[in-house]
Amino acid sequence: MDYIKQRLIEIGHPKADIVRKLTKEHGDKVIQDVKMGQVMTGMKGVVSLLTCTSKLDPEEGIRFRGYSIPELREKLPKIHDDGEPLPEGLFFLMLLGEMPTKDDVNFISNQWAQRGHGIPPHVFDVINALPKDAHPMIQFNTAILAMSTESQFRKAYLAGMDKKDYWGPTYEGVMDLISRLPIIAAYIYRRVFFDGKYIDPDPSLDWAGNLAHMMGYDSEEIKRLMRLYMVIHADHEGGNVSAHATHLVGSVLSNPYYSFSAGMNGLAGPLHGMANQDVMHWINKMKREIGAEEPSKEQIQEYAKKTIEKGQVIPGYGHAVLRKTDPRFLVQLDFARKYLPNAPYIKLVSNIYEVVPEILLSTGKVKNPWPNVDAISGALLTSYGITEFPIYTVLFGVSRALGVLTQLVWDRLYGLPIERPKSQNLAWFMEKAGITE
Ligand code: HAX
Repeated sequence: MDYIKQRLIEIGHPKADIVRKLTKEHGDKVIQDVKMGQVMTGMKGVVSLLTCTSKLDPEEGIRFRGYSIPELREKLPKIHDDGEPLPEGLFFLMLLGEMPTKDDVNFISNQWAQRGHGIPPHVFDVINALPKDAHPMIQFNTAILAMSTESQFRKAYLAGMDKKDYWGPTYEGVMDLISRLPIIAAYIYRRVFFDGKYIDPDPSLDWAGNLAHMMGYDSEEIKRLMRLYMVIHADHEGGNVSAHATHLVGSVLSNPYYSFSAGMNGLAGPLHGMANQDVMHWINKMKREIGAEEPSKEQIQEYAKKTIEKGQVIPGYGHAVLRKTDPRFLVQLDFARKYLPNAPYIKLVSNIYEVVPEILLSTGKVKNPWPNVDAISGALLTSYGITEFPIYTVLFGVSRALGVLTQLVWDRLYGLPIERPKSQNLAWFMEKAGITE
């Protein structure tokens, strides 16, 4: 058993004892009242999940195991001192709750490089059977399900595995899956947009650097961007749709592939990860309709108002939890100002940032008028020549695997049971409210 699994046992089993104690000895403790409005608006603020990998504060934004994004940029191991943190390190931090050393990061990097070779040929056959114009998220998710043939979980389960050991094959599946996602993502990218001219992984590169390389981008700056991108999109607590869906499906002991696939189906919605490409569609449609390459702030204002009048959302703005500008937006803006100070799309995104929040506020209903992570990520990728918007959500998905799959390992370490909230019909809620039709 490698030292990471050993550490997971040392840390995980005492924590599982605490979870059991909370259930058995404190199970009757009331922790929160739930309001009618919370149920009707998607359970906002209802504490109903146990997640330790990251925590989202409405005002401050995300912290991964207690570390903010600026702190991660400073403290996580990097390849170059002035570069961006390695996602391998964030994975280690989320998994074990400890800041990794360079050796830890190298260990994970090597594990992923080795395990990445294990994609069975049928997975590529399955992708190739899909039309090239099938959305990359369809191809990505189909490939994830096709890789499920490799899962060890079901075999171990049928062989008669002790409940306490569920986390073991889950961890193996998680490590395999994460190692293979960049290869799958790059394969889809090259298949759809570069006539199937594929690029082999470079064993000397890190996980994110290799993704950029296999997509066809070898400049150090793009690799830096990819490392940053993979870090900031990795996790956002447990209640977001991709994390919650992964957790929910995993709660019936579906293997990591089925569980992650469920999360990715959620990420493919326009109110979640698909927003990163919708932002670019919105910007380009605005440019076309206005007939200007660089619309003025006034023109952006008018276009944003029209979008809202038509009953549509402005993609990249708003959030179900955040009530301030997303730090993931700010760190990307910081990166763009450092490396791409004159990029037209970055200027445009900055101008949108200056005018859109006021318009959203003026509706009187939008709870958070500020930009989220998706408001700028596409502009950054586009400015580096990665102009094929449909791949953006796939890239988000590769990163999101780090968080939601770490959560899945912990779900099994904690011994969490099947998730099964209660639903009621409309008459029940009307009675509670004291109203009739
Ligand atoms: N543009 C226009 N209207 C918006 C809006 C936006 N960006 N954000 C919220 N609203 C509207 C809602 O549609 C809702 O309108 P109705 O009452 O008429 O239904 C009202 O404001 C209240 O919504 P809210 O409580 O502020 O927001 P929700 O928690 O319901 O939804 C969303 C949060 C992120 C889904 C929402 O802000 C939105 O649709 N934003 C645009 C899409 C987007 O950027 N999604 C990505 C979010 C980040 C993420 O998960 N990335 O993966």
